[in-house]
Amino acid sequence: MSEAPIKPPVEVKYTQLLIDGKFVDAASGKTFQTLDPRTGEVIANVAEGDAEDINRAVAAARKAFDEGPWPKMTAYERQKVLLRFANLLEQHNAEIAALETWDSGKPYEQAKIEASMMTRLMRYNAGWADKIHGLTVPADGPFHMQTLYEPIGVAGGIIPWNFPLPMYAWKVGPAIACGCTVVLKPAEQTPLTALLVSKLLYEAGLPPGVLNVIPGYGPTAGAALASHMDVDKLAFTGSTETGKIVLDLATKSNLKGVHLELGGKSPFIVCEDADVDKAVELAHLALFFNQGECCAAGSRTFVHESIYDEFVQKAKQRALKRSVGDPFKEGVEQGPQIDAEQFNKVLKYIKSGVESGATLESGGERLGDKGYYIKPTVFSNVKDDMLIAKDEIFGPVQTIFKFKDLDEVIRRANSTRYGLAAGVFSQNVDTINTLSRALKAGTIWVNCYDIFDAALPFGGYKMSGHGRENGFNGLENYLQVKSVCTPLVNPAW
Ligand code: TXE
Repeated sequence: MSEAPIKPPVEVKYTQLLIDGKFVDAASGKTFQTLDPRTGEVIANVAEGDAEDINRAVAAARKAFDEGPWPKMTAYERQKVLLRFANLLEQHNAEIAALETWDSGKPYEQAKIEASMMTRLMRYNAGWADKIHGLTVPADGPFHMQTLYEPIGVAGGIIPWNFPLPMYAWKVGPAIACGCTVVLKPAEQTPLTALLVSKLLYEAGLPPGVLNVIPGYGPTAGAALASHMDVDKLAFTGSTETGKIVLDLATKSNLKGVHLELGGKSPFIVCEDADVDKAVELAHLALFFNQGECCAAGSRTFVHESIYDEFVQKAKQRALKRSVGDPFKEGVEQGPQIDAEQFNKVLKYIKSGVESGATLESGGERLGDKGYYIKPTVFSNVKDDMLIAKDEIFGPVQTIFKFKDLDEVIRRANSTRYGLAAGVFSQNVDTINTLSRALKAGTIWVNCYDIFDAALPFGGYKMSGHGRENGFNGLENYLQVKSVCTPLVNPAW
């Protein structure tokens, strides 16, 4: 039997900036409010970092990298810190999950899974720490040639609010496993769990300054981090618009390397041989998971014309059955949207869908009069040129399209500026092979969706981003390759 969830008010232990291993106020003394999406009420006032605090944090990270023990410690010692951290995450799983649910509105059981995913990601990265090594290279002449993999230096991370714990793990895990030091800016909507887990990381034995956490806003703290001359690498997850800004800031400052994980408009393709009931369920989960606030959401459901009408009716029934409510309540599948801005954005897209002539099958409005709940919404008869077909809605709005044949659906699925993921639902091997190769997306899920693994690279084609996270690709982002060349015999000069 699962233990009863910790319910709000959850104890908020840390609300200050974390610099050089200590919790401190912002230099300006300013704070900002983080809100409960179930009600819009204040959970806590959190220190608001800005450029000056980013300078302090980068200075601490720089010192810890240049002088501190971290990059010079044995990989085995670094690995042990990460493994102890993973154990602490496991012990504090319920507390972390409860704080996350309170701050983000995601269902508690899901938050527990995400906290466990974080544990898994830390152990995965810990496993790599002592297995990163270069090569002995066969040379054309009498030389010993080798490559050394070195940590890149001070890494900046800017993360969003939809998956605060996995996003923390994707940035911090590989960076510190490689021996880098880090300055992390969590999203202003969800700053609390990053502070809580970072305290645990220090309890696990992290030397001061190796990780610094600066809650604050994007255009101030985030921009200062992206444009900092002493940050060697930047990892960003968020919107494509902000991704362009941070890439520009990185380029105009010190040309730091950047990897970006951005928005998506991923197709989920249901072929004519599909079992309709199973396809409806998977397509539903692909879109509605995490309130639809998911970069990889299967947000364009393409259904073969032979099963279209049946699929639409069943998708509507499934949406009507979706349980929406307080994310702390057992069995609730969908909580509130993260904040008023996202809530209004989603409602605006729903209005645009109705106005452009799509058929509203279910939902279409807010639920209740408190907090940011939206009824699960399904549109059928969606046309490719409608705004709801092109933009990332980032909410519980399923749009269903009809297609006739594979060539047509490949062309339409690929005609988007995004390329993060795609889903294929079919029993036919030829169809699966054809679609898996033809779809322009970083991840193809066949007869499954939203399956993430610490070892499986994730990232986007086109305007969904640059680079990959997870797997060894995730660590390579934080490594520099150095080539060393030595004559085999001392030259005569
Ligand atoms: O994202 P932002 P927002 C998409 C989704 C959503 C939209 C807007 O469509 O509706 O983006 O959400 C920091 N310099 N995704 O406004 O702005 C910000 O503080 C440096 C998809 O929340 O991209 C936060 O930490 N940093 C996405 C982070 O960037 C800046 C997840 C993300 O915020 C900054 C979230 C600046 N000028 C939203 N401005 C995904 N890929 O999963 C903001 N930030």
